[in-house]
Amino acid sequence: MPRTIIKQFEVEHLSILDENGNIDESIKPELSDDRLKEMYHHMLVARTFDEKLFKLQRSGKIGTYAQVKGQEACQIGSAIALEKDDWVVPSFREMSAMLTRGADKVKVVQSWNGDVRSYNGSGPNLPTAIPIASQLLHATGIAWAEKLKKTNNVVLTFFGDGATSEGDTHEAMNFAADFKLPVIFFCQNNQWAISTPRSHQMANETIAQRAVAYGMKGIQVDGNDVLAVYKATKEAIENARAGNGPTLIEGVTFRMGDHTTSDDSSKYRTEEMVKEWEAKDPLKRLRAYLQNKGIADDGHFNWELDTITKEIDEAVEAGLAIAPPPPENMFEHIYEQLTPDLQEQQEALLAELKEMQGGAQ
Ligand SMILES: Cc1ncc(C[n+]2csc(CCOP(=O)(O)OP(=O)(O)O)c2C)c(N)n1
Ligand SMILES: [Mg+2]
Repeated sequence: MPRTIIKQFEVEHLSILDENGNIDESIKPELSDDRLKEMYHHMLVARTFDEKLFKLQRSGKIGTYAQVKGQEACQIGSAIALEKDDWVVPSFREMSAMLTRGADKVKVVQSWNGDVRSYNGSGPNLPTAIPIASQLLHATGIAWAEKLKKTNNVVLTFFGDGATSEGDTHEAMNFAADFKLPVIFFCQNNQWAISTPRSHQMANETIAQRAVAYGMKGIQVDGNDVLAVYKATKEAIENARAGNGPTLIEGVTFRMGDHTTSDDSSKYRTEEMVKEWEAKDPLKRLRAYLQNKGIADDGHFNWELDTITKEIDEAVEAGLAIAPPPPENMFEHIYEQLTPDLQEQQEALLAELKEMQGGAQ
């Protein structure tokens, strides 16, 4: 038997808005001027809030913080393409997406202070998932439920380049493709999993190409180009709603900050690398486009920044004023019914707290 080629594949890369704010008119998505301004608004909220939260951590006012800086286009371009009843299943770096979906800024501050009460347990936005890639299984499960219930809703889940090495990612993608579930797997390839570079995370050149192996659609987009992200996500959503199953989107971007405030990235990457990506800043290029087209001017941008800064300052003040939760709160939202060993630990803690209170009297 001669050897024959039975499968060949191509990986599409989508880029619309370049680093100078110029656009490829032939492929630009349908978006009104107001919608474009809305996108920039969300990006500016994310950038401003991110800086504020970083400073709050540095001054000891909040716990660990994971910066979003550089990834705003990935998160906003995708989240804004969803409808109200669609689900977002995030990891831990998705503050921009959640704010775009209407998250309360006060609760964002509360949540970075480790207060579980910041999540109200309802609505189609799941809470932060710290165990890497666990949320992909939740997304596939929710999409299966939506399919069984015959709704028109889709699920969008975010994960990182590092998460692609987890078994959970494989299980979630294989199941979703096989059952043709309405999920969008959005990988924010920010080039790093803490100190592990993407080049050492996998031997394949793109993450998007893995879609071929699962039998689903896959596309790589310029993750710092909010228009390309929006267009690819919109197409994936339409495809999912039409019953054609999941899409894997790889947004190529860069984590501009440290992994979290507990990390020091100068130990494993050079300043030149970061500088190179500064030139590709997602906010700068959308702002340049809006200015080039006469859609918004400096006056508008300055007004936006002032209004947003004021709103964030107020939210921070309110968030920091919330008293910390009682220690026994740590046992809530783990299981519907605590396991015997956790129950034992809870009782021991309650007894200790009672003793402490007794001692204080
Ligand atoms: C199952 C699991 N293993 C390890 C960790 C520790 N950890 C936290 S973040 C991270 C790297 C994640 O990288 P990536 O998926 O690229 O996301 P990014 O931080 O770049 O957004 C690791 C290994 C964890 N939280 N969960
Ligand atoms: Mg990463």
